[in-house]
Amino acid sequence: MGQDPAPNVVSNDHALVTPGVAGVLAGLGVIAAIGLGWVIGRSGAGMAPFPIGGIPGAAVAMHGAVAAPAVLGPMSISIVAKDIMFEPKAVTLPSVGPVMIELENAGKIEHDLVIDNPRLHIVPRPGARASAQTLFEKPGTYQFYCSIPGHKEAGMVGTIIVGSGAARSTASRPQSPAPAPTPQAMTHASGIAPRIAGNVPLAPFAIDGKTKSFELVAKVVSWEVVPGVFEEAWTYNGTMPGPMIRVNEGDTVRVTLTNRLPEPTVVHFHGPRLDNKHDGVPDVTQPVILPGQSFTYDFTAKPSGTFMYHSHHNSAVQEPKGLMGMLLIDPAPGTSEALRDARFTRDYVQVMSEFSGYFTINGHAFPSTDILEASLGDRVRIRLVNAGQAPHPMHLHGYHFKVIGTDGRPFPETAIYEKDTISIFPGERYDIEFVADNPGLWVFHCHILSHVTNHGVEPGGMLAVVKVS
Ligand SMILES: [Cu+2]
Repeated sequence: MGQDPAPNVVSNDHALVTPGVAGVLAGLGVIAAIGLGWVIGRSGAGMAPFPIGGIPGAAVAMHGAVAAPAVLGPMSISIVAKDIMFEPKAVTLPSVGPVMIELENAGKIEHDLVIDNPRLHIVPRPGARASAQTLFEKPGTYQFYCSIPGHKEAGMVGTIIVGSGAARSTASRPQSPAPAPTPQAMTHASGIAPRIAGNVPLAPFAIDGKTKSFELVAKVVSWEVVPGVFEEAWTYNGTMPGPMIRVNEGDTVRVTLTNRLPEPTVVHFHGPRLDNKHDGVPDVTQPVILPGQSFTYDFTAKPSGTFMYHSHHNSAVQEPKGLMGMLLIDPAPGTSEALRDARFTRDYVQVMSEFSGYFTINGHAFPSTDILEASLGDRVRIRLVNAGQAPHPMHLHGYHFKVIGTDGRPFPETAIYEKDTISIFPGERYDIEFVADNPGLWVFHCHILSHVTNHGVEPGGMLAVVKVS
């Protein structure tokens, strides 16, 4: 069997609160005040506290005046997912406000519960429960569904009817951007390790002489882009970027892609020399791979260098959702590139892309971006890759770096040049190097400054820290 090292990111039993909700709740100082009778957050905000009647698990009856603000103790809902339905299929809430939704997966297969707006995603394992809180700010009818491919179509949908305007559909409401989840106190230097990393080297599932066989599975997961913020990602093997395929120049590379997406796909290996039939272009070199089907690509790995792979079907949608990854071909022993590569004591890959309104490096926005560590004297290579749709001028503080190659090809010695900012366009790669001779914490970031924000809040986005110690 093939490699599938990173299962769904959020298959835990703990609550997952989506970014918007977390931000709103944190910002409003919401306190789960049910049973206390008073809402402390309201009085803390300079408003007169008012009583709410409610017990855990019961609907909150707002009373008193005027469109009560929608932010007091949470109501709660319990929903059971079975094979293949939700029970109950319809839930009515008396008013707008925060709601704790618990999903029990009583089935034997994967289910989740998704609401698009306000965004909510709950993923209990089979036999387990999970819950998350959301905020219904307006009366209306909200649809929930299971996002496992095929389940919604099979009838795993339901509705939550909120407040008086229950007949109004929410589907046509404009999507408002999620509030910034990043704490204002975050500094430019303090990163937070992401729970799951992309670019993890993929072990071949079979090696036969110089033939290395890999398995990619295209599938939908919930991906933590910054701490606590989960967004739907379309991935290879559950990570964004997908796993790193790393081979030696001259190897025969065999990659089987299995499609577990809700729509067709193909994969294109971007940069290396390929036989035309395995170029991965639908209806030009191959038919699309339908959901549930597989296709095997093979090619001889050449030349050496920094390459990538990505979806080439419905690619304006599929690639930004996460269907991209790295292909590194190490140079054959004895070549000048092999001698050059042997000098590097650190070798990093930074894949820029835009995902779900975030500007990401290796699938994460700051503070979840990588910390690039180096010891004094290290010779550091950074392979810059633009798998996104916008140009990114990447600027390194504290250093000039040498630009030693691009798009998988090395520059001749006489063409190497020095920069502190290099612009990289979609599809391009640049290999840069520097000797870590200036200690400290140096930021490395896109200089289009809206790209170092998370929904407008700085610092965020395409900002990594180079730590030289
Ligand atoms: Cu940028």
